[in-house]
Amino acid sequence: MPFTIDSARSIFPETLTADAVPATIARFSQLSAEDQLALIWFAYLEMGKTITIAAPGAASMVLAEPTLNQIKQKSFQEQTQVMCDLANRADAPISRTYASWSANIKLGFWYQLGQWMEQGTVAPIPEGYRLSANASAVLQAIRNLDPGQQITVLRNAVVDMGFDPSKLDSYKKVTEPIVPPQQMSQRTSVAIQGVDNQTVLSYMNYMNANDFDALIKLFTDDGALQPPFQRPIIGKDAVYRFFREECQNLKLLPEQGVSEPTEEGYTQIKVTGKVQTPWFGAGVGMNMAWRFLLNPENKIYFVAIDLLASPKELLNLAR
Ligand code: 45D
Repeated sequence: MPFTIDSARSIFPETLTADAVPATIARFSQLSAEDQLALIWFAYLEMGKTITIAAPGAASMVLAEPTLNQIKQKSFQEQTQVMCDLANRADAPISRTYASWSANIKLGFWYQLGQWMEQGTVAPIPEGYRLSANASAVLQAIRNLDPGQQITVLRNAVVDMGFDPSKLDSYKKVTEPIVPPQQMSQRTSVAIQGVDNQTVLSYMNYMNANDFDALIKLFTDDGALQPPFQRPIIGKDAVYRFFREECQNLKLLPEQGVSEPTEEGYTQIKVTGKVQTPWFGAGVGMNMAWRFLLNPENKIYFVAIDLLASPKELLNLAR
């Protein structure tokens, strides 16, 4: 075999990803818990003026509800402690529960807390709270990002909170219920300028239809998928689990691409375009690239999904 997962990761090396996102997260995680909470609060208020977050589905809120009710019953001081524990990744009961949740449940939990903080039923950020100089600089760095990068920073900040799941002996991951795949009559199909590969087109169409059973069949048994700023998820079973846990109701809007044969019958294909998350809908279009490596049977051996550095990168199809 001409490729390993590791060597596949560097196809289309000219692709410029949004390095500002992990750089900002790294600076953010150095701040005190109080500064982190206040900073996200300010960022969230500012972003809320231009983009709106959609309320999470009732079904996923049910899973966070017992914990949210527990928090609601606490004093302001205890509520602040819970939030600081989450930011500090402290070993505390709610931080442990939080660690077992999928990304969307974590986001839904904070969405609800944010609403309650706004209403004053959960401890707000103290009026007149002054960010440290470092925190102010990080907030400024977030302001300078494009909206797709801003929401990615927020998401990563939320996902990183809570007790470290790798330190839990055993736990059952709590994830949203699976939505049924879209009916055939409801489905749409994408067109990609410069790419007519059926596997790539089907990848986009199945993902848009939440048809993960059909989608996973496009992969080789040892295939891998690399989400933005993450290590590859390797093997059909793990990729399938990831689809069901993290990929419901995404909207992939690929625009253009290039396809070229590479070693021993393999094909490499780069596609660029937009992706919308159900949290922000059409309000935020993230500039993305997909870098596919297909085997001679036209199955996906590797695909990397990248958040791009700038809209200009949408036109960069160099290999
Ligand atoms: O701490 O092809 C308060 C894959 C203050 C799959 C707060 C994909 C205190 C394959 C404001 C209350 C998935 C990889 C906090 C494609 C405090 C594939 C609350 C890509 C935290 C295309 C903050 C998908 C709140 C992509 C409520 C790229 C924050 C998906 C909420 C990207 C933030 C999705 C939210 C993104 C962020 C979603 C809702 C970036 C959501 C971001």
